[in-house]
Amino acid sequence: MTISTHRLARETMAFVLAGGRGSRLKELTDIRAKPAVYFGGKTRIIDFALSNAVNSGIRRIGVATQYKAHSLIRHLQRGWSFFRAERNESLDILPASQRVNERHWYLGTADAVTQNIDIIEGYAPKYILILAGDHIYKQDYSLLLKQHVETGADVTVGCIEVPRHEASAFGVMAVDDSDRILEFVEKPEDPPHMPSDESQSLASMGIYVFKTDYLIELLREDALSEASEHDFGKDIIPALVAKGNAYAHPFSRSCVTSSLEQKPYWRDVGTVDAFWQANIDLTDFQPELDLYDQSWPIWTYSELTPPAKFIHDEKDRRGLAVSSMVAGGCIISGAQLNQCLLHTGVRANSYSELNGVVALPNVDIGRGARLKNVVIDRSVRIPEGLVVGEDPEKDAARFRRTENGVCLITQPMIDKLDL
Ligand code: ADQ
Ligand code: ADP
Repeated sequence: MTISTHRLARETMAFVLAGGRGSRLKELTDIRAKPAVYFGGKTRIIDFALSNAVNSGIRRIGVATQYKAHSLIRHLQRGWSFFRAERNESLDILPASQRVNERHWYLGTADAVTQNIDIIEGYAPKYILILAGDHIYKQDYSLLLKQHVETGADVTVGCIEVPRHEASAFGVMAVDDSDRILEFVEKPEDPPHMPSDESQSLASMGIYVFKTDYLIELLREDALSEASEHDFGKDIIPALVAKGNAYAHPFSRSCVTSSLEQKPYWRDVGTVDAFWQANIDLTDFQPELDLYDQSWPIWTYSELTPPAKFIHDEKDRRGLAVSSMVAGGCIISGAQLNQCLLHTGVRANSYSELNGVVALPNVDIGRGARLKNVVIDRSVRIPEGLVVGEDPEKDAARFRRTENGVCLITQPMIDKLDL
């Protein structure tokens, strides 16, 4: 008998964990959770996991929110409200709301699911796909579900090879030839390496598939354990690996690329450097992440705006952008842009020069500003003549300057400037 991936997807509920802060993004997550952070010109980080679910054929989704959830919830309400109960579709926003008892919010990631068991049972999906709402990638989850059913695993964990020196940030595993997980360590100081390559480790993507009944049984047991932190990576997955029936699913088997030459693309844009780089990479001649592939669209809420406009200013200075992405509603007036990514509604005024600028929506760049390698938070007003990216010490004193020399600029930082 062949297994229909279409059917599996329709029997699955995706449970998206979107409650974490993402503190390494610094001030970018002061007012919003990481999944709500804008990425790529039109979308937010969570749109990737949600779009993957929908494009894979999954029509039941729950999103667990906790930290600074307002921006995220508003985005979901505006952009993700097309699910129809009469077609057996649903998208539930599940804020930590002390539903199980009044003592605590969501403790760990597993507890975020435990506290919603009654909602999951109400929909009675056969499978649960746990996703993190904070990675940028395109993946066909139906292939992951198929592997899970074919192997009869207790859990199937999505995994990807990462450089070993970065692996301490992840759950790291060792697998045998049949992809059975032999060992799993959460955020190890000294990560095990791949048998074939000492410089690489096999990391968990924080993606897990379970049969629903089995997961609920595990979660009820875990809820009673005083020693547990009620977290998938720390508690649930290591315990299942010890039982011997946990399998890994390599990302390369189900990643979605638009050509055979394209490499699998997965990024945890969890630091200001990684966030800046992944956005700027999109301006490359042939970026590794293809946002133009209409067969795997990334859905989002998008404001209605007029097209981006490029104009000569009153002194006939040309407004132009080279190797850049400029969203709707932007006006580039006598400003010159190179390798920039501007979200909706950004204004760049005369004599400004922008290089490697990632600007979130509605940023206003004053006349004559010279900015190099910066991330500018939403609605920031860059004062006339501000120069960033030429004097590291001065930049570090005024803005959030990273190891790689990228500056994050927020409005409170601008308000403190002595101009
Ligand atoms: P971490 O990246 O440290 O490790 P974690 O902080 O557990 O991830 O967050 C995972 C997801 O859950 C994020 O999307 C976050 O927003 C959300 N989240 C965190 N706490 C939550 C809570 N209390 N309620 C609801 N949502 C919450 C995990 C795994 C590793 C794996 C990496 C891959 O533990 O094994 O390698 O993800 O990034
Ligand atoms: P959006 O408003 O489109 O959701 P953001 O992701 O920039 O865009 O989110 C801004 C978030 O900050 C909103 O949730 C808003 O309610 C919140 N916010 C705005 N002003 C303040 C403030 N002074 N203090 C705390 N939160 C704020």
